[in-house]
Amino acid sequence: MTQDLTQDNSNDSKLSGTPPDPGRRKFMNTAALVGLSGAGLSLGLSACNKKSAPATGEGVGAGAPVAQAGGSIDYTKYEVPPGQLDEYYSFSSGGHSGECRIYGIPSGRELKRIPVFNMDALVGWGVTNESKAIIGTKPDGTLKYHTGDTHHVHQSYADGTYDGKYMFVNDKIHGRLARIRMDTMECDKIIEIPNVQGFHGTFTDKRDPVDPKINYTTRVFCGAEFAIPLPNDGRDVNDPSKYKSIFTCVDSNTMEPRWQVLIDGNCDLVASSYDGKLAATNQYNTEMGMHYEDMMASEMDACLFFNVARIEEAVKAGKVSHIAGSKVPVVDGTKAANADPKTALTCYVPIPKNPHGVNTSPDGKYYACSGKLSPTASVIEHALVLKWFDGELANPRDTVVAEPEIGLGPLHTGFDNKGNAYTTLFLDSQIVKWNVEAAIKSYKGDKTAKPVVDRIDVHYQPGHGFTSMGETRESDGRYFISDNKFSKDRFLPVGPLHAETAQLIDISGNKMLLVADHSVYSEPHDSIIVRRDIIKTRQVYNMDEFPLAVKDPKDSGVFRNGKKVTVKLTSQAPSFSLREFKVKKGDEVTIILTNHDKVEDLTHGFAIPKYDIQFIVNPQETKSVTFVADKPGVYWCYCTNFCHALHLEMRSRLLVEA
Ligand code: K7E
Ligand code: CUA
Ligand code: CA
Repeated sequence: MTQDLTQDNSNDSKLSGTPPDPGRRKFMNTAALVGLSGAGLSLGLSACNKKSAPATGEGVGAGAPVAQAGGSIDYTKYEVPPGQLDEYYSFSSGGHSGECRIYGIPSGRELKRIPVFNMDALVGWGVTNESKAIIGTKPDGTLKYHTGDTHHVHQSYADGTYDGKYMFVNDKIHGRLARIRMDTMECDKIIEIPNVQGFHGTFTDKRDPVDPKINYTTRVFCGAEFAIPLPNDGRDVNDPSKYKSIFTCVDSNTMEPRWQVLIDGNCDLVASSYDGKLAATNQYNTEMGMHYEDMMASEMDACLFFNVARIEEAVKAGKVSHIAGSKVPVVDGTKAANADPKTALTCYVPIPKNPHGVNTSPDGKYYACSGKLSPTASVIEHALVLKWFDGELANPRDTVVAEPEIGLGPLHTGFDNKGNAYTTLFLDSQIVKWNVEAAIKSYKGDKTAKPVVDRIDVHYQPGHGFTSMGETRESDGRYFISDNKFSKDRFLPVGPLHAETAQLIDISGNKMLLVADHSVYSEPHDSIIVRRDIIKTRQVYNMDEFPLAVKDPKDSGVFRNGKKVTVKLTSQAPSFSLREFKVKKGDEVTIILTNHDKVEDLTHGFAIPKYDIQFIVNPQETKSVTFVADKPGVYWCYCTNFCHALHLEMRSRLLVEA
């Protein structure tokens, strides 16, 4: 590599908006070095075999000053004045917070947090009976899991672009997939995928591989990163040769797994094709190492392609097995079972080294798969993978049409609408812009072709990067967001856990321009940037959607059935329909609350002191909670969501008689 990791660069003070801090570039490079030695990556980094492709234009090239037009950027262009609305939504995962978030772009305003796999005191997610049923409970009614780790959010498609219906997000910890309705922006379904661990990459399909009428999402692909013994019941814990990984297809409507594929190696990220024919996952541990040193043993890993139509034919034909009593049919996608391309369900394309990230270009022609420990991105041509499956291409590696050297620690790639790719460089703390067709020409031997177009420093160590509408046919080349893993000195210090930086980069011109730093709470991984006209939300629920709704305040009251007591009440600012309600010590009490307010934004809350209960009801919504009244006394239930001048007076008394 041309990059000198120890090089100081004192030109950073030219960066507009950056305090004159000559040490900043050094700071970044020190961090990169620490990252290298700390993670033992220096052992694993691939050597650079090819001549580095020089970047065009002044000031570009790894370690060089970033040619941001210092001082000339009109930052007001990217501001959203009071009362004005953003042009885009950004939907983001929340990492080990277990939630999802919604931001406005370009302002970076945080608009909403959507609880998914976490508990959320504000809305009562994990408190109400309805949310517990979605999250999943043990036989005793308590939550099965309290933790989650969301990494990737992807929405449902129609005609190659978002249809505004659903968003899907994974839980890496417990192997769960969640669905979020885009009209209410609330989670409506969570499933646990059988026989997987480390469910990491996920992607919706964009159309059916066979039926042209189904030009919308019906499947969600899910990759498992961690190999486990199958079945994982304790019998083979000491025999890593028995560990396997599984790729799963879930029906986006029923949210039931349709089929699974047993594979060699592991899954990491997942991508889907625009014609519905292929799903892809990058594999960094083809070695099937149990320790991280072993996972870097090989110079090549792979990008694995799944032939969706053939897999579904095999499932139909009953060429399946079942694992550990699971009903989900499993087909064999291992290399040995798929030696003949003409019948193969899977195609393993060799990629250097420990790749991370696979992304489909908006024209549907290419996949970019980054090397991570190799300074390259590999470009795989979709049509050539199909050709391999037709038996017309001898070697899976022949599907690779470019492999530009782009920088150190390449991870995720976003695309614009002009044939350019933008890849995050974790170790270089940069975004590199490279041209796909130039990379292809260069790979073919054209010495005049210069794949790398531009570079820009980001602060610091980017993970995912993504472009506005970039994962659709409507990619518009306006914005790129770099979700960085470290913010260090970019924001006011707030103790040991720093905010993270989401940096907004204008990609509409030839040069990338850093136009805003947004602080984000740990830890967004992946996001999508969606045009606002695609999203249509509701402001008020329909009372009929809730089977338990208390439709008339006159239906309020305390209804006893042995030791089970149901309390029905309604809310309408500024009062609850019951001023007090009486139960006996030891009763199992279910409170059903329907909000009768119809006014947009008029939400009420309901909290019971000492019983650890708090939840909200949005306009026309019904929620319920169940608890055992084990503490005699008086408990003032009160509205927690400020709703009215008499919000403080909005109370009711729970009387628990000894
Ligand atoms: Cu690179 Cu989970 Cu998409 Cu994080 S993964 S960055
Ligand atoms: Cu109702 Cu506050
Ligand atoms: Ca490897």
